[in-house]
Parts: sequence; structure tokens; C-alpha cells
Amino acid sequence: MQGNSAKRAFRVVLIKPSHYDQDGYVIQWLRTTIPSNSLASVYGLIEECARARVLGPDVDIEVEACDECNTIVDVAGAAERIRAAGAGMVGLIGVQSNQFPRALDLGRQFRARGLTVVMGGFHISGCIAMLPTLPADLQEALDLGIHLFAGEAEGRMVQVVRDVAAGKAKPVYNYLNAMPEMAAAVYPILPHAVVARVAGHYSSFDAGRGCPFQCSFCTIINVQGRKSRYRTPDDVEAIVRANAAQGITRFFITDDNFARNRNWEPILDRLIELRERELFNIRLLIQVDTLCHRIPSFIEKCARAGCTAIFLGLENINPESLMGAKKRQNKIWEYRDMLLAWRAQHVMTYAGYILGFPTDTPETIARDIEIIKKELPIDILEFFYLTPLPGSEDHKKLYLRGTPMDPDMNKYDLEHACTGHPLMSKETWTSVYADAWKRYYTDQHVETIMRRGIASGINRTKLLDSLTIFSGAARIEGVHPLQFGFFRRKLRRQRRYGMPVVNPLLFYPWRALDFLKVAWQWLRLIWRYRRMMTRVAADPATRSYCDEALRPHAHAGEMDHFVEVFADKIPHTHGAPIVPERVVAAVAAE
Ligand code: B12
Ligand code: SF4
Repeated sequence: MQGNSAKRAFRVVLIKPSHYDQDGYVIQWLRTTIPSNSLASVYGLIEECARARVLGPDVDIEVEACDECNTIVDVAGAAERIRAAGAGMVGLIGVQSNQFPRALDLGRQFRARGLTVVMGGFHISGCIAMLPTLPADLQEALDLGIHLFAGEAEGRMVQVVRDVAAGKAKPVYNYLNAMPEMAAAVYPILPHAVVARVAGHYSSFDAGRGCPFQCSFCTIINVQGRKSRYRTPDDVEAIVRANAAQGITRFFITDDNFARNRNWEPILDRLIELRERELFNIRLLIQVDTLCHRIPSFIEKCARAGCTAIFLGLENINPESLMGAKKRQNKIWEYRDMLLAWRAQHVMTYAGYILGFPTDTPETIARDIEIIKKELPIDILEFFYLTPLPGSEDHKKLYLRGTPMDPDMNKYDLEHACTGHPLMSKETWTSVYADAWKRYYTDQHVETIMRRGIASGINRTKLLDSLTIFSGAARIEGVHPLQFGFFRRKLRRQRRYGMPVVNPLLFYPWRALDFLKVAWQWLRLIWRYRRMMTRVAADPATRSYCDEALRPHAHAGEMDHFVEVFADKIPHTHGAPIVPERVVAAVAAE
């Protein structure tokens, strides 16, 4: 990293931990599909410490980074490199609640080798922000001698590195009460070799933090705050140029809601300039809310800046559920217009859908998914369990009331039922989740999505790949598509602490069979979808395809059928359409 003149070194090993599957093996792949922005952020901060020689002119700070989701962590090797450098630390990065048990196991192994370990991320920040006392798992980490970092590290990393180097690191660093400004803050960056482990060589940056809304299941507002903090167009340009110098021009902008970034327009204008004047081949993936279509020029500028896909927090179509979760900003009567506005710019839409709101039952969920298929032009729908994530208002309430919640943090990945539901048993809820994937990704509907996609000019290869991954990940690999990667790895010895390491004579035959079964299922799915896409694309009728979901509203007052279905649940306080009594009566009679 640095020149040879320095006499001493301080090595920082940054690891973004993964988490465990149901058999206790680390969820890990040869290649992942989404980069870790937390890792890029902390890497950028340590590199800055190295450049500024914060440990003195004679100390080289060396840094290495790995995302455990796509890289096998060699604990002994990393420990050896720190020892060879003469000093250093291990950073466990961006640890979410579901990754905390794995992070603890890694920390335990490094501590057993006598190394300094500092851990940060949403689990620590969320718990410290919302709970009256430290929960048992954070205490366990402290008992192991692991240092905890809560809050954001911009402007604070120098202190941590200096404290560790001096042997005076604090047990807990708590910066939750002071959010750093993002203008001119050190920006996220990763070396090419780390980014190359993400399929499509996507890197990431956050153009801003904070969200003004108040969803009760959300942790972000309690950790990063509700005030929009944002990078400047100059910073964003610098991020793009630094990555482009390494051949990377595809980015996931990780703002939870880029539409509420107060600097969205100058940032997009700068990206458009880079694309149109300097011919940077920028591709963007962004997250937005369901009101973004109301912001003049927002969607058009996103598309011109290179946005080819968006993640949307649709969450639910039942107004009762949305109100219950304080997601008042989701106005179901505007969903179709918003989705059509993105399609008009050939942008693919991924929408998150949460299962398990208090009034949900298997019947209402099945009904709602069928409505979405018929009436909303969403390309990819992904399902989550409503989960009381540590750091959210929901979690705090249950915790303070003493309501039972699953004590195993590994399950807080939005793929498990972690607490009780008023109308569904755990078994029912679990089968509803599995059924949701099956119900949405029927061959018939996948074909409809392909037709709609081609008719809207959406990139065919991207659509086909996404349909394959989102249809197969949960059903074939047993993991959510957001955790998916290519070629699953399962290491016999990397098993959850306390679980036995299986005898090789039993492990390898089991693993071989497991691999073949999964590979066969994938091959069949890929083959089927490819043939379907070829057939659909060759059909001359596809280009002019239209159905209820693609049809724009004929006039301003026209209401979707599903809005009529929920008419009696829509609060009449915030711009909701007035549904005539006769329509309410007709729907009730259906
Ligand atoms: C991008 C993103 C992803 C990406 C990439 C992950 C990543 N961490 O970059 C992907 C798509 C993979 C992802 C997946 C999931 N995610 Co996610 N994700 C995010 C998102 C939107 C941004 C993350 C980010 O870059 N933040 C900015 C960075 C800079 O903040 P940070 O991670 O807190 O890091 C700062 C500090 O914590 C500190 N710090 C962190 N580590 C360390 C270490 C040391 C040593 C020090 C000193 C400091 C330090 O310094 C950093 C810089 O200030 C966040 C929401 C958010 N606003 O953060 C959700 C979020 C982290 N995700 C969440 C969840 C639940 C998931 C999933 C489980 C669910 C799902 N199915 O989507 C999966 C898990 C998959 C997996 N195994 O990783 C939750 C976690 C809540 C919790 N209590 O655990 C969040 C908060 C969103 C939410 N719903 O509330 N996610
Ligand atoms: S809109 Fe998204 S980021 Fe904002 S509070 Fe709701 S869930 Fe959180």
C-alpha cells in the first residue's frame, strides 16, 4: 500500500461476516450478486487513515478487505499477517443482526489468537439506539474482549485506529448522538480484486443517509436518523472516477430512499454529464419510495443517468397493513401510475412485499398476490417476513412488553418467523412464505412478465437473469435472492460454534448429492425460462402486448379494481380517492 521508507506496519484486516444456513454452514458463494457498501465505506476510511499516516510518519497502515459471502475467511492466515506486520486489528464490518452470531464466532477465533477485534454495524447500533440495556449477545462480545462501535465512523476512525495501536481501545464507542455530515466525507471504495468477486462487477456508494418517513419495522431511521444528509455532486463524481479508473462503472446506490436525497438532482445531473459528455458507461441500481413519480423529472433523470433497475418498498397493498406499520406514504391508488412511469423509461422494477402484517391470513395473502399479478406491472416481486429487527420501533415495543421473540439472531434475516402472529401459527406463516414464491413465479406469470418486459423495452437478458434468480433462490437454494450468489460453498469445518464438525466420510457424499440436486434444479429452471423467453421474443404479438396492468388510466378519476377492493380501508385524510358507496357495496358483495 505504501512506500518502503517506513519502519513499522499496522495491518487492518476487514471482514464483512456472512451468516449461517439452517445446517449451521456459512452462507457463502464463489460470486455474489450485490456488493457490500459497509465494507467499501470502512475500507475507504482506513485507507484515508493510511494516506494521512495517522499513526505517525514511520508507520505504514496496511489494509485488506473481504466479504465473507464471496470469500473464505482464513482466520489463521489473517492472524499471521497481522503478527508479521508487528501490530494491527481485525474489523468485523457492517454486522447486521442475522450476522451477529457468525461475527461473534469469527471474533472468538481471533480473540483466541490474542488479536484486537473491533465490530460495528446495524445490530450494535440498532440495539444501543433503542434498548434500555445492552442485550445478552452484545455483552457476550464484550466479555470476549471484542470492542463495539455504534454509530457512523466518518470522522471517528482515526481515533479508533490510534486507540487500538496504543493498546487503549474502549470497550464501546458510541457516536449515535452525532451524525457526521456527508458533504466532503471520505467515500466508499474497494480495490478491484474485491469488487471482481461480485457478478457484473458492481460496486456501491451511498449518496446520502437518513429517511424522513417513520415505518415502524424500519431500523434505519433510528440509527441514521430522519434528516437527509447527502454527498455533493463533486464527491459522487470523485467516487465514479476513482472506480472508473479501476474499470468499474456499475453502482448500487444504497440510499434507502434516493428520491428523498435532497441532492438527488445535482447528483443525477453530474452523472448524466459524465455519461453523455465523457461517455462513462454508468449503470445504476437505486432504491426509491412509491411517491417518487410525483417528483418532477426524477424518473427521467434517473434513466438518463444510467438507472436500469430500481428497488421499491411496496411492502403491501392492503392500506390497513400500511397504516398499521406507519407506512402512510404508500398510496396504493398511485402504484400503477408510478410503475408505468418507470416502465416508460425502460427501467426494471423490483418490489419488496412483506408477509405477516397483523390482519394477514393465508387467504388474504393469496388474494393480494393474485391482484398484484393481474393489476400491477411489477417485474420482480420479493417476499419478506415482517420481522422485529433490533433497532426498529416494532422490536423495541415487543422487547419492552416482554413478548416472546426468537432468541437466535441468525434468524433475523427476514426469512424466518421470529415472533408470534395474531392470526397465523408459525407453521402456517412459514408455509405462506413458501407459497408466496410459488404463487408469484408460476410459469404462466413469468411468461406474462416477459411479454410485458419486451413490450416496455426492458433489457431482455437482465429480465431473464433476474426472473431466474428470484424464482429459484428461495425455492432451490433456500436463501433469499438478496443473499444469493453463484456456486454455493459449504466448508466442513466452517460450522456454527457449538455444532459438531461432521466426519468427512459422511460430509463429502452428502455434499456431493446436495450439490448435484441443486445443480439439476437450476439447469432445469434456466433451460425452461430460456426457451420461454425465446418463444415470447419471437412472437410478433409481444411487441404490442397490453393487459390490465400495462394499460394507463383512461382518465384522472379512474380507479384500479384492487383499490375498490380496499376502498373501505383507505383513510380519507390524505388525498385518497373517494369511492362511491355503490362500488363499496358491489365489492363487499363479491
Ligand atoms: C446495501 C444494503 C444491503 C446490501 C449490501 C449489504 C451491506 N451491508 O452493504 C444487501 C442487498 C446485500 C443487503 C442484504 C440484506 N440486508 Co441490508 N441493507 C443495506 C442498506 C440499505 C445499506 C447498507 C449500507 O451501506 N449502509 C451505510 C453504511 C456506511 O452503514 P453501516 O453498515 O452501518 O456502517 C457504518 C457504521 O455502522 C460503522 N461500522 C460498520 N462496521 C464497522 C466496523 C468497524 C470496525 C468500525 C470501527 C465501524 C463500523 O461505520 C460505517 C460507516 O459509517 C442498509 C440500510 C442502511 N441504511 O444502512 C440495509 C440493512 C443493513 N440491511 C438489513 C437487512 C435485514 C438485510 C437482509 C438480512 C434482508 C434482506 N433479505 O434484504 C439481507 C442480508 C444479506 C446478507 N447476508 O448480507 C437491515 C439490517 C437491520 C438489522 N438490525 O440487522 C438494514 C439496516 C435495513 C433494514 N431493513 O432495516 N443489504
Ligand atoms: S421508507 Fe424505507 S427507509 Fe424510510 S422509514 Fe420506511 S422503511 Fe425506513
